[in-house]
Order: sequence, then structure tokens, then C-alpha cells
Amino acid sequence: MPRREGLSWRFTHAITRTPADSVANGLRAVDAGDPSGAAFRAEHAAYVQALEAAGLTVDVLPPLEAYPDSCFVEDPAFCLPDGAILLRPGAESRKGEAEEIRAALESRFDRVVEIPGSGHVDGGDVLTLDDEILIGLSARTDREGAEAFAGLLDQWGYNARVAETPEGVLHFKTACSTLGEGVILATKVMIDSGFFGSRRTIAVPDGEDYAANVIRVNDVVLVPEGYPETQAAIEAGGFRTVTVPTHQARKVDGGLSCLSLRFSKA
Ligand code: CIR
Repeated sequence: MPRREGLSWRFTHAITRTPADSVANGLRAVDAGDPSGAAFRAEHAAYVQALEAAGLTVDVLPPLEAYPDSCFVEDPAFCLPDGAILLRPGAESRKGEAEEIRAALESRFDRVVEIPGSGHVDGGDVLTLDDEILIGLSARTDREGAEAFAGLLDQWGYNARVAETPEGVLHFKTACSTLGEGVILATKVMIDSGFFGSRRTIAVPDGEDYAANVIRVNDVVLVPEGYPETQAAIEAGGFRTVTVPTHQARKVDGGLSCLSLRFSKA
């Protein structure tokens, strides 16, 4: 696909969903204690403010108690300037989340379609770059889903490439992020995997792997609070950073990218 400068980081809008109290029952690989709904909502408000300060109009959807992980809106859908795609999350308890976010997408996009077939894709496994879209196979995203999604992206004029997410990593983007301008922040394991070819990468310093999930939003990179070495490495790379608390999200394996769908509308 032709390089679309800024596709991965220039945005005008975001959709988020307020965490429900049921987030205490959210999925997690390792139990480090339940997140508190109230504390999560306070962190979420700071997150929304950071997106607004970066220039976005943010739609904040109401909490859904029936879906403990529903504040992680990145997983059931995918947005491009041309339209939105409803995905099929791979975790049983999250399957209904795509239908729940449909109306919010239809209010912002003329084109909202469903991923074809019956395979699974979580948005957390999709890394949009300015010249290609990477889809990571994981415990949530299977080959059938990834190939159906790649085919749809191809029809829309985008190149997608399917890659293997390293063992033990929840989502592809748990371990890497685009900083824009051709630069990728990633854990050493991801860099060593060779997915990124000759692209410029910044390695996440040892002991700070959680901070591999950051989001570039217009002129700033939002970084989770408490990862000073990663923040310094990003700044040394020439990017301005703003920290946002994600302590509650982290308890259920969530990070900055999972908490919003970001897109650009003319
Ligand atoms: C889950 O396991 O589905 C949630 N507890 C966390 C989802 C995080 N989403 C993401 O990385 N895109």
C-alpha cells in the first residue's frame, strides 16, 4: 500500500468505555489482585483527559456490567479513516462486545462491516503502521480470523501481514507500539523476532516490558506511569511523552492502547 504518513498516529477522535465494577472479574494471566472499579474509573478519567489534551474528541460509552473486560474497547473493533470493522474477540466472555460497540461506531462511520467467516481476531493483535498492518497470531487471534481480516483490509487498499506473537505474550501489541515516523518501540524478544525488518526500533529497557504498550497521539506519546527508563528512551528518540496511570488496567493485563479506539475523520 502507499505509505500514508500519520495513519498510525494522527487522530481526531477516540471511543472509550468507562470501566464497570465487574472489571474486578476481568480476565488475567496471573492474579495480582482484583482491580477496583472506582479506582479504575479515576484512572480512566485521566486517560480520557490525556487524549483530549492531545487534541481528540472522545466518546465515552457507559459501563457494561455484563462484560467485565468491555473497557478494553480496542479488542472488539478496528478503525481506519475509511470505516470500522467489527472483530470477533477470541475469549468466550468477550464475544458479545463487538455487538455492544456497533452503535457507537455507526454514529461515527458511514461504513461499518463485520469480519467475514467465523475466525477470531482481537484488536490488540493488530499493529497499524503507516505502510503496513501487522496481525499477530495469538491465543486470541487464530489464522482463519487473521486471514479473513487481512483479505478485507486488502479490499480496502491496505497491505496486511500475518506474524506469530511470541509465546506467553497476550496480544501482539502487549509487546510493541508504533511511535510514528517509522519508529517502533518493542521488547527485546519482539525486536529479535525480526518482524520489523530494517525499521528503526527502540528497545524497552530490561524490567519494563509492560511499558512496551504506549500510544502516539498527534504530538505526544502517552506512556504508562512508573516506567522511567522507557520514558527516557522514548524521549531520547526525539518524542515528547506524557504519563498516564494504568495501575488498575495492568491487574487485568490491560494497557494504554486497549483502552481506546483511535481514528481520524476528515
Ligand atoms: C483480556 O484479557 O482480554 C483483558 N483482561 C485485557 C485486554 C487487553 N487488551 C489489549 O491488550 N488490547
